[in-house]
Amino acid sequence: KSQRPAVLWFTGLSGAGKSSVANALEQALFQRGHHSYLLDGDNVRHGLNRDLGFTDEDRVENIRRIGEVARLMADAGLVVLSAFISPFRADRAMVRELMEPGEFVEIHVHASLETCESRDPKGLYAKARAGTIRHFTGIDSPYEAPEHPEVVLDTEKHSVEECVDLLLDYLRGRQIL
Ligand code: GGZ
Repeated sequence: KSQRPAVLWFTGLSGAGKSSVANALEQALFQRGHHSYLLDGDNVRHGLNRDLGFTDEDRVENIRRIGEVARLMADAGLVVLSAFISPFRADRAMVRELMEPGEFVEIHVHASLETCESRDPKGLYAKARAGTIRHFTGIDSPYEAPEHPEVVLDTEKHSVEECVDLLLDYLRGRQIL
């Protein structure tokens, strides 16, 4: 199935739904015969970036390396999905600059901190509040929301399936799919 290379850059708080939406979109793309690859904590932070933690410095390097890998994969013609908090605007702008014009799609996966904290699927917010985990995004480390993302997904209002449909429509509209 024909496609244009693209980098779908999901950004948002822990618990906002980045991984859920990105995984479901990847499945939908596969079912439609598109070639995509999902970069996420499971395949990057445990491998290429296993030397990095969560200080500001390490997050900057985390995103820089992921951006370079996404660049290579886009060069190979893939639709790349990236699902990391990527909390800093400057780093997301730097990754955008690595790509061809129109290739980078910034997707803000949004839910309020209150909502993310109440979901707390791994109990990490509770640990951050207790001070057991330090530098936790939204608690004692900043999250800089995108100012002009290509897409905003409000996961308080929309299901994962609705978000996937919205993205598929968007990607068709942009003639990526
Ligand atoms: C934020 C942390 C932290 C701290 C561990 N702050 O919800 P999760 O568990 O599965 O996803 C979070 C993930 C964030 O890693 P990223 O590579 O996406 O972050 S960044 O883009 O900022 O480099 C969370 C877990 O790792 N986690 N400690 N202190 N999230």
